[in-house]
Amino acid sequence: MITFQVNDMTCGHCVSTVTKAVKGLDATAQVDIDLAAHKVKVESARPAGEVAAAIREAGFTPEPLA
Ligand SMILES: [Cu+2]
Repeated sequence: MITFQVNDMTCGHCVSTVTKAVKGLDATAQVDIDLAAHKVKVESARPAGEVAAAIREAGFTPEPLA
């Protein structure tokens, strides 16, 4: 499980954009987003750096949380 803080994710449209970006990298990824907390949890076999890059390419700023 990888968790990112994504503070520039502000509405349902952002949630769907981030979800699509991660699923575009890994179609089997589980994406769980808490919009109010601006947290994105990802269960994926892909490395955290690749998941972060996909979110960044979609226009957001992911900060990895431990
Ligand atoms: Cu939005």
